[in-house]
Amino acid sequence: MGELRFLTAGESHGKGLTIIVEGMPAGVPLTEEYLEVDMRRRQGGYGRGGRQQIERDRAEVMSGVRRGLTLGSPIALWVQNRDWENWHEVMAVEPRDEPVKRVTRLRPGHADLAGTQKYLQDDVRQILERASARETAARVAMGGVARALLDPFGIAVHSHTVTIGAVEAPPLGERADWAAIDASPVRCHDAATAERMVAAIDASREAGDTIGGIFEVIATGAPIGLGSHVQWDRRLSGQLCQAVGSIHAIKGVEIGGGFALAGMPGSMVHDVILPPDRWDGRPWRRASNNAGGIEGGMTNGEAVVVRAAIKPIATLPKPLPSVDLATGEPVQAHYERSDICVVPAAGVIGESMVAMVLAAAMLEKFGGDHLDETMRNYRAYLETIGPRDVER
Ligand code: EPS
Repeated sequence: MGELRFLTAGESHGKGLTIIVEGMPAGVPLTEEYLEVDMRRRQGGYGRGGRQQIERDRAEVMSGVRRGLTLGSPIALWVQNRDWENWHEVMAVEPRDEPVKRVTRLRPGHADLAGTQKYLQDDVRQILERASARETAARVAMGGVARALLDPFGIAVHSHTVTIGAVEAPPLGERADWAAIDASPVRCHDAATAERMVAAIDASREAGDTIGGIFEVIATGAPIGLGSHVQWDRRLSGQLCQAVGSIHAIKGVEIGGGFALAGMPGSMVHDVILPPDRWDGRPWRRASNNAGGIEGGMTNGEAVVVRAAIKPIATLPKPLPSVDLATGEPVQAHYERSDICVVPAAGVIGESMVAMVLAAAMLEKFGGDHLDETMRNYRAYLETIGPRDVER
């Protein structure tokens, strides 16, 4: 993936999360206040657990930005875990004489079993701390940086909740009210459906269970031709699936019409190219967007649409039967506290990953060590887009 990349570090109940974003050009407007918007959006959503009452996530910029503009140097971010206060003994960095209480009751669906086997651990906490979806706070901090690069090009990345459990929203339609979606407790565009989703989460909580769902990320304004058809790892479709599929608990990723397209005839799937007399100020237009804005591994100028299925949270209030890591005896799985539903938050995390892929693809295509250079190259490229033999 291009020249833009990021790494995160941090345990769920450690001191905090560190993020390094490398490859941003200089001259991109960026402030902590800007990053805070998405950090706050990720913390919301109906069905969250007790931890979000403790955390007030803020991404502090430690390097790479001066007086509101990026420097072109690595951008280091820091997100403090307020919960650290309650964990500094259990999670102490320095050695301690007194033994720590081990977690040994394996949770089905989490990294507990495979992680303890692979890393030769006898305490599940050695694994769960890093496997925790707390790490997604770091991804959203990173996503804000990627978004800051996309803004000057008019590329906007939004998301909404499509399903929670068996409750499904009606189609979104052409003109989404993103502010209203963010104001919805489940980030659903349809108020009546949102009520039923809330009820489904309540029912899940009462049953001591958890509930999953599907979110959809929609990115508008990406120019035609990001990514490439020429090599497997340069295909934007693959990069989007990897990026979104790497989010905790994601079990499926679709682009555009996704799995539903497999059952339809080709004549109903492919997005008709409209002739020039139907232009709308844009050089190319399509009659539909089943492709989700990607053809041949490249953006085609339509909205990029990525949908993902997130399984129900693995930490169940009413735990499943399991086995003790130490003794091999049957036990109930471990439970401290958990979210009941994280689908609304997962959409925000999905936005961050899609923003990262698009920002990297923009820099791969247009380069630039300063935003002005990237912009010049972008504008020059746009001049070349359109029917080949027509004067522009
Ligand atoms: C998570 C377990 C919970 C969630 C956490 C992800 O943490 P805790 O055990 O501290 O209650 O709250 O998510 C976050 C901390 C967050 O900020 O999203 C897990 O096991 O994945």
